[in-house]
Amino acid sequence: TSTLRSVLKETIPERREQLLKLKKFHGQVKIPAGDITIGSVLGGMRGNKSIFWQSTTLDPMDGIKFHGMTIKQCQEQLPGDANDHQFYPESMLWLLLTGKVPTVEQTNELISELNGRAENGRLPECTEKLLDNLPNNMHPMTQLAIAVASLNYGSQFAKGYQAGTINKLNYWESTLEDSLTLISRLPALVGKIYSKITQDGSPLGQFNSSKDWSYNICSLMGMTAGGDSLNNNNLSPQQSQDFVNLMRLYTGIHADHEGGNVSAHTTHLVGSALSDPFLSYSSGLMGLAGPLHGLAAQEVVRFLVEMNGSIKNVNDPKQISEYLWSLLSSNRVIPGYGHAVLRNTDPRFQAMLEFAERRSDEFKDDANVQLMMTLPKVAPAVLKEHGKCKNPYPNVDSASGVLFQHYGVTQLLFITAIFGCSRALGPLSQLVWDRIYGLPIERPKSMDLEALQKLV
Ligand code: FAM
Repeated sequence: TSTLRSVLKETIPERREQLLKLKKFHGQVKIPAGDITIGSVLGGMRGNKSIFWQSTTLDPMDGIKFHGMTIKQCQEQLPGDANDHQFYPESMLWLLLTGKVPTVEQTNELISELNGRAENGRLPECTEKLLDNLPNNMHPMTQLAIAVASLNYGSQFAKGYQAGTINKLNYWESTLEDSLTLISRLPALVGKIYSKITQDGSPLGQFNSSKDWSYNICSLMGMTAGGDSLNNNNLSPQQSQDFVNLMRLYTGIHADHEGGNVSAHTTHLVGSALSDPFLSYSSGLMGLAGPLHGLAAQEVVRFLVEMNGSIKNVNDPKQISEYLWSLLSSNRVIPGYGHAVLRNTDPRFQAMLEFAERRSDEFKDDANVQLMMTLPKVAPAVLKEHGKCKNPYPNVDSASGVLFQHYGVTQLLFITAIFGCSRALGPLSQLVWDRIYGLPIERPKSMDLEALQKLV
């Protein structure tokens, strides 16, 4: 990472000085809006601006921006697969870490760096054994969180901290080392877990050191074409290429969603206790495993399959609308719709939809994908009339599951584990910056019912 480190080192002094000045001279300045109210203390802290997060911001109407860049701009400017306008997750990682668009050479350098750390897709012996000893049908997210936590056995940060050999100003360097190691291990981890839940844990594909991170996620899941796949995945060469690009798209756009979502905030919070990146991100994964967060993608597939089985004509808005009403009246949510911050269609959903629209021939006979594409024309009106949710539009999870399923990833439980690969990129980049800035341990004040009652 010589270039990555030197680019970071060039940026650090100025950034550190800016933060120090803010803290020292303007610490008393009030943040406009986001006042803390009884409603917010009891209501999941919505709107309270209280987390420092640099790499992404979430606008309620425009959605996610990566250092100010929209998904479209990332697709235009970040190096990747030119044939599909699809950037490599490594170029996204570079952007998240440095705030700058990498050159093709810098992206390739980061690809080599991660591949070098991946040890040809071999996991450390203790992690491999640990996974072998977990039941094959244990939820993939539980397996992933356990495996990621076990990687802390080799943490450079934890070792250096224990030995007292690292200066506080340099904590970020071993945090970066650990973060890159963690990210590089994820393809092998999810490949192994995918094999455990689909067969017996033996390798499904081979690591390819000349390819990018997303390709290797696909390859170790046995989903690529040619020599890298060890099982018969029934995909044509074009389909496996499309699957790799779907993975690049998915992992690129799920990388980060500012700091307040459960997985990002948990990583940041646990990291603030100076827990190493493996432990911090393992905690983030446990939050991602909740049905209101990352697990929603799995719920969406179940919901679309059920709806397909229940209604006669999936192109009839009336029948779809009736089905949605039956769901709502039994107090169930419409999965893949609504958001805590967004108040518009999620541009990440839009990007996945465009992926499907560009391949209309491929998807024309897939009833679940067709329903996913029709639903945004019906569900928002139903949710508006229902009148409860603040955002009646599709979120990212609406599309991803059925697209993965189309190519043969039929183990719905596994979809959140792919999310877990992607989400590592943002929160771990932020963790490096948390160490650069020397942010303190998080310790907000809690209040009991009596203290709140006294206020009114
Ligand atoms: N269907 C039915 N009701 C919904 C709804 C939906 N899709 N979304 C929100 N509501 C209800 C919600 O349950 C709440 O009802 P109560 O007052 O009875 O508790 C009311 O509308 C107000 O909720 P809100 O303020 O609009 O949303 P929240 O900020 O509380 O919650 C979500 C946000 C995402 C948890 C919520 O919209 C939801 O449950 N959506 C379905 C699950 C889902 O798609 N999650 C994925 C989110 C995704 F972006 C991610 O994190 N991966």
